Amino acid sequence: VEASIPEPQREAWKKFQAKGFTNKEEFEREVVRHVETTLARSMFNCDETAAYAAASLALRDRLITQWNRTQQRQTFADGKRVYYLSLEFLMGRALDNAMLNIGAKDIAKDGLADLGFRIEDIISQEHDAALGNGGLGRLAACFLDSMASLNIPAWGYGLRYRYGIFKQEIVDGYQVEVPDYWLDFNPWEFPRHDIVVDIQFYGNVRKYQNEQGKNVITWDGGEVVQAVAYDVPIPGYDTVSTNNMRLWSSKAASGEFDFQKFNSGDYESSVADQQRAETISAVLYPNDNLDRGKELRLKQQYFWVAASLYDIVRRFKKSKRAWVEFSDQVAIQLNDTHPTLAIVELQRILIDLEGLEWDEAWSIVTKTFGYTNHTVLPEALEKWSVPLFQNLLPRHLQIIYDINLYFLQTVERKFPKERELLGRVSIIEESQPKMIRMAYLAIVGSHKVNGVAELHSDLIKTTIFKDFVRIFGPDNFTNVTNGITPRRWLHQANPRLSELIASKTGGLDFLKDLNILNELEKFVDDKEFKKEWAEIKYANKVRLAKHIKTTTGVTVNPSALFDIQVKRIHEYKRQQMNIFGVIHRYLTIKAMTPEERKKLAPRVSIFGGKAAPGYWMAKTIIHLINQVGSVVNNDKDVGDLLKVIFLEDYNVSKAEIIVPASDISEHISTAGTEASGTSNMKFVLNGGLIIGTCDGANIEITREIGENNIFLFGNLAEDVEDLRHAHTYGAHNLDPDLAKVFDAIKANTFGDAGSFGALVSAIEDHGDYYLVSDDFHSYIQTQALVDEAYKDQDEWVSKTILSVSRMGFFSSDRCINEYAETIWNVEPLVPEPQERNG
Ligand code: GFP
Ligand code: GFP
Repeated sequence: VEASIPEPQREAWKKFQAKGFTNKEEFEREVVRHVETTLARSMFNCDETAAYAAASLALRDRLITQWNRTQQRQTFADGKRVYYLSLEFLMGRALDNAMLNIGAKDIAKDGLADLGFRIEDIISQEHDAALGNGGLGRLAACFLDSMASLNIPAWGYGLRYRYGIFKQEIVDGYQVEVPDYWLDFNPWEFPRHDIVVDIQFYGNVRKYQNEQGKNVITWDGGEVVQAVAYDVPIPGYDTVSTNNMRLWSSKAASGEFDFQKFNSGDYESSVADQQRAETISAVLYPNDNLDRGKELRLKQQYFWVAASLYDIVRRFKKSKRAWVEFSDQVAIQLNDTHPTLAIVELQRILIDLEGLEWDEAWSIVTKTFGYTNHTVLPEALEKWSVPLFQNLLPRHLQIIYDINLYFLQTVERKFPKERELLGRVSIIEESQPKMIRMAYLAIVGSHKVNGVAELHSDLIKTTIFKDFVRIFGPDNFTNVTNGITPRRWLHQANPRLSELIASKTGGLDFLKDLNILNELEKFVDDKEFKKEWAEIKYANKVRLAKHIKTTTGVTVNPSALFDIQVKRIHEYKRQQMNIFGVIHRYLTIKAMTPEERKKLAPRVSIFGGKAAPGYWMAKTIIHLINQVGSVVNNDKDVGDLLKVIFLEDYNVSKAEIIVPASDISEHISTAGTEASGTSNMKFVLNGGLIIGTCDGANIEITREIGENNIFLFGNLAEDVEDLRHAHTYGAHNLDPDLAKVFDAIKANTFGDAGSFGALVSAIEDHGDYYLVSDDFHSYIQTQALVDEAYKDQDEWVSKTILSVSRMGFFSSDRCINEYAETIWNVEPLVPEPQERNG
């Protein structure tokens, strides 16, 4: 049905087009209107939650106006769009970000003050949108911010989980998981009840010849579930471009409600189908870097991918172009292997539904997709069992077999003498049961594969994917080092630092061109500037100290060295090494003379992060940290010299308080295991130094900021394999300092040693896979260098200024520009000046 308003009536529409507020009075009017009409409250019952709701709705109205125009502009321009498919978007809070990006924060601040509210209190009412586990999901969120800010026509496609990552509570030192129901009130999403896609599961495939004698393949029967679109506007910084994040929610297909059963009194089972359908988008899987192969997870993946592709194909077909032009109009990026089924689904649409020949279709598919790999950890590489897959997606399995057959034929032609190669690169693993290797499928179906930092991109080419480099040639593999958005991670999280930088670099342009930070280098010896710089760091530490006090009850001294490690808890990230180091420090302090103690810089060791609910070892690490904390923090003899804090429920909005407060932060993964890391970039950008291994983006950070400004230690990636081999077949000598730490643990210094037995024996008896013992000495020595360096505050501040000034490279804008040029081949679509002026 034609939904467009006819030309003669459009004048009336134009006259009454929504604008949203443009000044303080209009903002206040909009807030009051939303309080009184949308929320049905008044000045007599408007609490902070209601004020948050109304302020957000006022902001949203403005965003939606921009969003509509942006989408119309993109539709008219009819150029190429990027679709970023990610099962995780770790967005955090939206209100502050929206105000800052559209330049309305001052208006909102003054307007809210007029109405009786402090803007900080209103901002803190918002519940984080925590639809992600960690780095991968937060990267997707930074990318959305950059794509909008760079005016790149781009959509994010994801799932609208009813429950995001669980909320973490610490009870008696143990992690307890509590569901995170975040949708009570979410003013940032628009339900699109008119955009509904039927998604099919199970069923049967039939092959037959139709009346014209053509082979036809159909997939029928099974179960149908509906995907409903929810749109979230993504405002760019200092531009009216507002992109879209479309999240799919599942519900039972209409008519599925079983009236037969209902009428016969079996109410419960009549709603069972409905519940089954809604389960698909109910919960985010809380595992990072671990594949568990659960059917519901595969259902989530297909549900989301099929709905997104339906939408993308529908949009393409509106332009009435020939199919060969598809990849000129559409670039799809696969964030990890989670959306790999999109490759199969597009091939299915083209051959089964649109009647294209296999080769023609396949060439369109491979030109459309790009695949980003985020890990080389074997336990994280996705595989699906063939029987499970066969049952859920029978037609897709056939297509995968065909993709594999044609692929292996080309390999055979190219390397006829290498029989073993075929088995190695086959998309189907000949195991019991057979497994589908999703990463291989992603590589075969994409025109570009990228890693997320230089070392990682080299490693995938020389280890897990090396056969594919020979087959497809090195040009199909590239690197795009990760980045972070300076809008949230500097301007929003650290407003005073941002202001100081602006005052020295001629305004806020550095938020759009982060290389402008270079100009700070000339202030490295400017006394006044350094004083202000140091004051800001101190104020940020005071802010965190307050947060620590209110959440844990522990008083920490803001003048102490704040040493922070916040990220998912995982053995490869080695929080265990950190806490062993803390124990070593504690034992050392206990043995010190009063004179020696005077020379030591007091330290606060701060940890935060969630453990996957089924990851016992990670949970044990959390327990140990809390036990050490309760001993150390109550040891009067040690006092301020050492405090150990575990911050509960680490998330994006807490990171915004934590990151600006670090003196040193820890990025200490076993070399070759952390693909990039992105919090390392955030900490340095906020004037903290880092202690780290030669891993992931630490290496490029070192190159940019200079070796003198980072504390590197530990074995190199190239030596890891030999060391592991030696552990298995040679003598494994425990580091003597670590042995002392273990003795203290075994002596029940931190409670029942039995609780920590697994942690200790992983190193003592089970091969020390993550090389904690091998790196411990160099870790401890390097921590001593940190202590020394911190004593010279003047020099320390200089190091942080130099570092910040050299961080321009790590903007996600640089990163998105690289994707746009080298993978997507897409151009920005800059709004006309008149649109910019409202
Ligand atoms: C349609 C319209 C656009 C409108 C968007 C918003 O686009 O003008 O802005 O919907 O949903 F054509 P497609 O989703 O069909 O591309
Ligand atoms: C993964 C990798 C990180 C990398 C991010 C983003 O993070 O090294 O920085 O992806 O590319 F492990 P997690 O999702 O595992 O935190």
